[in-house]
Amino acid sequence: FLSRNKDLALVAAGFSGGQGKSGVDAGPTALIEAGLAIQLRDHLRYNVHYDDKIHYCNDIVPDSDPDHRGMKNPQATSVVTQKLSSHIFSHAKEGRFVVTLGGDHSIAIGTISGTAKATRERLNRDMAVIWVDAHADINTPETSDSGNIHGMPLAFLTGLASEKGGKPFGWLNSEELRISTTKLVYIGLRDVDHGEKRLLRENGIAAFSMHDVDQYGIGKVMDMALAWIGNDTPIHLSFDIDALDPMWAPSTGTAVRRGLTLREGSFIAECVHDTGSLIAMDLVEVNPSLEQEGAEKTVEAAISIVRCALGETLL
Ligand code: EXY
Ligand code: MN
Ligand code: MN
Ligand code: MN
Repeated sequence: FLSRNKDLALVAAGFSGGQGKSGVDAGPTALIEAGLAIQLRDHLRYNVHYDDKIHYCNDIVPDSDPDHRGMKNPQATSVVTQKLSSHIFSHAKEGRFVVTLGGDHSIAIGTISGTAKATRERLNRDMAVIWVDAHADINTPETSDSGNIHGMPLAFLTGLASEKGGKPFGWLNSEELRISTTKLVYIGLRDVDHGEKRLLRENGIAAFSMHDVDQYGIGKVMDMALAWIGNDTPIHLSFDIDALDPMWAPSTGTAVRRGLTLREGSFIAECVHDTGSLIAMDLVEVNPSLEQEGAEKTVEAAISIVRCALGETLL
């Protein structure tokens, strides 16, 4: 339904309030300055809609933003992700492929709710999410030790951490904005909190950890992940750069050793592209101000993941 679509919206979402380290707001600029938009136009021949603006920065932050259920910056994160959600929806409902550059991973609350709604309206289908990350990002406010919302997006998107209307994330109550736990697949996990392990188990969520990558190899893991999703299901890929080993992507806020190689990460992106069902992707958590000697390497890795997901071939 979209495999030959060449209309692409590029959205720069420099939000950092889902975690505590500054600098991840500069992730999109670093990727753009390294030539991402130009490469998508000139090498991969996309018709790129890009407004040349970094959106959703910390200018949105309200004067007072007290903790709520232990969450830090709840209002700011809610306002940013709600606006982002309608921005992404408006692109996706026109049938554009949407690439969102983060920013921290809390922005996925906005991107995924936006594409989920557009997919339902446009194709009358429920989409699947492939979440490539060292972390599961499915803490509820109650299971989270940190209170950082970038560790919680999937709890809100699946309804596991739902709130009543009027509360910061009450806007996510509408079913059309949500995804089902049965349509979520993880790849690359290696740092999952106790409460998160319980949520994965109790909800029967499909998860391929680094142990599985070692045991089966990335080829078999991708076969299994895509078989779980099934043919012809629209896919949103949410790629956290910390899924890669810090050897390839050191400049990120919550780096964890024993991760994917750059080749394995690229292979995941290539396989998802080859399904012909990819409708949107996020590339998040690039923080050029951390491990600065490695920033260029991290940016380069991020760009190659995006290029592979958009159809770059080796031959
Ligand atoms: N599980 C930890 C927490 O909830 O604070 C760490 C989360 C890191 C999230 C990064 C973006 O993937
Ligand atoms: Mn736009
Ligand atoms: Mn993440
Ligand atoms: Mn992560």
